[in-house]
Amino acid sequence: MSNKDNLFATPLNQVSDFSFDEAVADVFPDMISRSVPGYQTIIHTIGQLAASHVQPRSMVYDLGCSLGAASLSVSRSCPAQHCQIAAIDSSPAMVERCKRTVGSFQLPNPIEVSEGFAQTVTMKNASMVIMNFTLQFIPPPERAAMLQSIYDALLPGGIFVLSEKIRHGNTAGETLINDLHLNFKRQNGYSELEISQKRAALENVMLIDTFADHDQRLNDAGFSDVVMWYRCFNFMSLVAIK
Ligand code: GEK
Repeated sequence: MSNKDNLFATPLNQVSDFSFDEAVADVFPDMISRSVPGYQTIIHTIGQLAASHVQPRSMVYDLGCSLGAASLSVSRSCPAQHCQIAAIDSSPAMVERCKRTVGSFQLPNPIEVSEGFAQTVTMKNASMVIMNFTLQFIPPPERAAMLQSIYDALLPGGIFVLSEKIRHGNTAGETLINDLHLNFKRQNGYSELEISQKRAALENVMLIDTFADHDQRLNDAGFSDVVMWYRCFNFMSLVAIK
């Protein structure tokens, strides 16, 4: 069982920028499932996409793996000894816990967990690359090069799964979609104080794009087809096919 996220439940004198530290890693499963609509569906579907698209003797990269949920889903969904999974995260607290979790299971396909920045990982022979809510934390000027390195590392027919929170782009629609998400958080037990302090903490750290921005950037990197397979409120998941 995951610890309950109450990191923003008491008034803070000053809200610091959000960071994936020990305190966040300790409550992460609870935090993400109460904040991201459909998180479990997305993790499950990443496994289904792996079963249909991961090629024998190829690599799968999970960039910004946190505690390894997507990597575990891939490992368990592919035939035994089918692929190798590299799970990478820049947060030492996440990596330490992810290694412990992954090491506690007998897995059909190995997962190697390492600490590093997604932007500097050397990737090759990949049939699947996953960024499940990670690109939004990468500095915007570095995003195009990140996608280019993913495209270049993918084998023909390989897929890139990109999940992100998105902006709508105009004010009326933005308010509507944000309100639906705020209600989702309230219904999951977050107070107004928690919601507003977390929003302040993420303001300079999580910089989100519109669907059109993502689509354009993926096309510019060379992806021939971009499929939005999931959307709920301001959260979406895409599969870009090489
Ligand atoms: C999941 N994918 O459960 N390089 C590598 N990792 C990074 C970087 C970077 N430059 N910047 C941030 N991170 C996971 C959930 S969480 C999403 C991903 C969220 C890491 C960061 O340390 C954190 O673990 C993760 O990206 C984002 O399927 O919390 O909204």
